[in-house]
Amino acid sequence: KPNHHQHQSGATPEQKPLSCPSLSTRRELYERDFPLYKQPVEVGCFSLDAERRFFNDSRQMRYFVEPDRNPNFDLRDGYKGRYVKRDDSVREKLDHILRWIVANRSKLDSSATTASSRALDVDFVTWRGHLTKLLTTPYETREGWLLAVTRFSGTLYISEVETEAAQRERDNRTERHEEMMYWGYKFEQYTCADNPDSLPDPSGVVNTNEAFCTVVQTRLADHRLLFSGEVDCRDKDPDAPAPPACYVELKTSAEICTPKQRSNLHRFKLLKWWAQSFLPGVPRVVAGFRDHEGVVVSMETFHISKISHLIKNEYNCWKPTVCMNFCSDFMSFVKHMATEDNPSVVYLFSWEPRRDVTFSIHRDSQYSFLPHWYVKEMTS
Ligand code: 0WD
Ligand code: CA
Repeated sequence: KPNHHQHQSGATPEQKPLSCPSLSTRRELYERDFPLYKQPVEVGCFSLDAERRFFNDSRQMRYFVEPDRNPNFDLRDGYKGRYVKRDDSVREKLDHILRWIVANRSKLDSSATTASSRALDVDFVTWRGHLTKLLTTPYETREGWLLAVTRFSGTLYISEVETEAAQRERDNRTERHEEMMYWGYKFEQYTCADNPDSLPDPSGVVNTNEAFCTVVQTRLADHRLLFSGEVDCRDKDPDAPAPPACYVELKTSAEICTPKQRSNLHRFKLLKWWAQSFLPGVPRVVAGFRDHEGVVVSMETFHISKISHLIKNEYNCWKPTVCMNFCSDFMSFVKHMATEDNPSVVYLFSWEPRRDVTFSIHRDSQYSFLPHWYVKEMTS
């Protein structure tokens, strides 16, 4: 049972009479039993093509081809000349997920929902990436977040708003950083094939508009969730388990040369990798370790179910139960605070490291994110 749902932080009421309810992110408050997290079930998928057009199918699915233990992938190849970069100034908000929902309404109607009821049978709709940020919040010391929440027909929609700091970082990326962002996508091209029986083609163009996304349903404590996440590839064996258990997440990371570097991987990177893949039930992360010149020199597979054991030897390390309990309590907090059911009202939850989560309310503002076509479709 969540014991720290929400609390008034800081000064006493006499000193600060108008303080808004807030939620603490202190780790100690979330060290209790692991909450119920139901096995995520894939309820559908969609694809975004080279022009970022939506398709209600798996045409962008790719197949994992296990590389050599010591490959020599040059991640810099093609950066100049064979790279089509997605325009990351376009704010897509939840639009692709909402299109998927409109196209798949019937799949989501449960036995409890009658034909006359138009309501979705879930409490929260969001991107997996937003949930990853929530899971890692108690351990995050650098980057805050802004999450816009709208209650519409009983369902809470969560869509991220870029912070000023994040926008500044995006505007001031160095050429080196821009190139390193390409490396992750180039690694996918070296390890993924377009068909179960073909081979990767590193001579092609890397186009980051293309994506294959899974849509999963699950439950965290008493919160019913529907979210989507981008999936890099799947096991090419046709006898592999059904999705999401056949999916593989690909990562690149700096080569590990010292025990200190290994410890840092465990303490910081594995937290993000674990949170991202645990949420949709993706069982393994395949990492390519690269040198400073962007050449992948070794490979390692991390099984998500083994990561919690792997980190237990680290001093003062992160705990999965803290991540999940914080996320669950945040969702309870949102349910209690975002009470007005109105597609043009946004409850803006904000958090900065070393602070509590707070929120503000905005009507018909720049923050509104549910498109008219969606509201119309779901109310007609
Ligand atoms: O508009 C926004 N604020 C965001 C949009 C933030 C995060 C994601 N997105 C959208 C994009 O449409 C993207 O296709 O969500 C999709 C991916 O969603 P997700 O799976 O929930 O996001 P996340 O788990 O953060 O990232 C998964 C992968 C990344 O792989 P790595 O291995 O680097 O974690 O999606 C890619 C990236 O390959 N990715 C993005 N692709 C396009 N736009 C974005 C982004 N903003 N962020 C991550
Ligand atoms: Ca990846």
